[in-house]
Formats: sequence, C-alpha cells, structure tokens
Amino acid sequence: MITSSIHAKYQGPYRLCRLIGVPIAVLGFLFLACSPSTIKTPAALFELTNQRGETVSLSQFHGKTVALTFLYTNCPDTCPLYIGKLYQATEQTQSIQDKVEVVVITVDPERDTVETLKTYTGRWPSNWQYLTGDMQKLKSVWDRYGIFVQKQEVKTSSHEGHVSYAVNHTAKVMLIDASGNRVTELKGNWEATELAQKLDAVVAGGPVSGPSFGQAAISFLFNCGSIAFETLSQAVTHAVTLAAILGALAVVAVVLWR
Ligand SMILES: [Cu+2]
Repeated sequence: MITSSIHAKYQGPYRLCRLIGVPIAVLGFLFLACSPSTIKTPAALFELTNQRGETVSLSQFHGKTVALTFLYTNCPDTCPLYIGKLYQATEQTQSIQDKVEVVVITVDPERDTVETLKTYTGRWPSNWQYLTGDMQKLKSVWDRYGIFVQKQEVKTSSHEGHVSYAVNHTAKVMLIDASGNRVTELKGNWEATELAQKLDAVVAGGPVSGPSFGQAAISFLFNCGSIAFETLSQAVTHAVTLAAILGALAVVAVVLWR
C-alpha cells in the first residue's frame, strides 16, 4: 500500500522527466555526433615526395602550423575550390606567413606524378607542398588521417570508348600545431575566414574556438539532414519492396485459392 502510494506520488514527475529528458538526451547526442569536431591528437607522421621531387616529412614542419588536406589535380569541383579558399585564408591570416605551411597530399598518385604536380603548382606560394608517393605509402597515410578514397570510372564523350576516372574522397582541412598535434579540422563546405581565424588561433597557441552556435547548427542540420534523408529514403524503399512482395504473395494466394 505504502509502496504503491509512493509509486503514484512519483509517477507524474518521473513520467514528465522521461518525456522531456529522453528527447533532450537524444538531441544532445545527435548534436555532438553531427557537429564539427575540435580534437587534439598527435598527427600521424609521413614521408612523401613534393612537386620539386624533394623528400618531405611532417616532422620537418615542427614549430609551424600546418594546414593539411587531401586533394587531386584532376578533380573537377571540390579540390579547386579548396585550393582557392586555402589561398584566401592564408592571405587573410594575421599570422606571419613563415609560421604557416600548406600541405596537400594527393588521393590520385597514378596521375599526380612529380612532373604533373610541378606544372600544377607553378604559381603556388613557395611554402606550399603538393605531395605524392607510391600507392602503399599513400594508402597508409590516408588511413591514418581517416581519408576515404575510391576510384570511380567515368566515360568521356570526347574520345569514343575512352574510360577515365574520378576519385571520390573525404574533403577536410586539418590543422596541426607547432608541436605536431592535430588540433582542429574543417569539413565539407567551410569559409576562408573561418580557416583564417583558426590558423591565427593555432599559431598563437591559444585555444581554438569551436564552431559558433550558428555554424554548429548549420552543420548539424546539414549532416543529420542528409543522414535522416538517406535513412528515410531507405525506409521508403524497404516499405515499397515489402509491399510489392506482399502484393505478389496475395496474388499467388488468390490464384491458388481459385
Ligand atoms: Cu576533389
């Protein structure tokens, strides 16, 4: 009797807490999972070859802030945009240019040879590096930086039957501080001013500001929106398939019944 009255007394508030608390916890989790991350882990070391045929290792930039990204010269869309914005960001930064190093690693070693990179980077600032190497070496670097790389065949209309390829790849810029730690990264569609601010913060050795609430909210909606859309469209596809199977079974049943 006493137990049930206590139970009844607390049931209302408990239910209310559950009603409000669970959705807040779920939203909080999604917000953390989908928002841009601010991280601090030792950056994986690598040794590759730059556009001048020189061996370049990450450790030689110790004492500098490195903006590291993974691109390829034949990319029709994201990579040229990234290079443009990297250029704008380094122009906008308040930091002394000597303290910042831009390092690009190819995701297409087959076509991005030293000669190709040399021509491609002809007008680049001298402290920018475009690195290549053999597939095995590069694969290990991609893996350690969480870069997804996948070749995709593309049929070109210019040469009949000629098959070329594009490379699907993760698009992000990682900032590595003077001590060789990965401190933050920008994924997808970031702004040059955002990168300039982060570069200044990392060069100054201060805390790197996380994304503003607006940026976090946009990123959250963008990332979770696409996940939700995929999940929803998958669910719809499954439902349609299931309905089709059930319909076919019903038709078979009706035919057999007769
Ligand atoms: Cu690209």
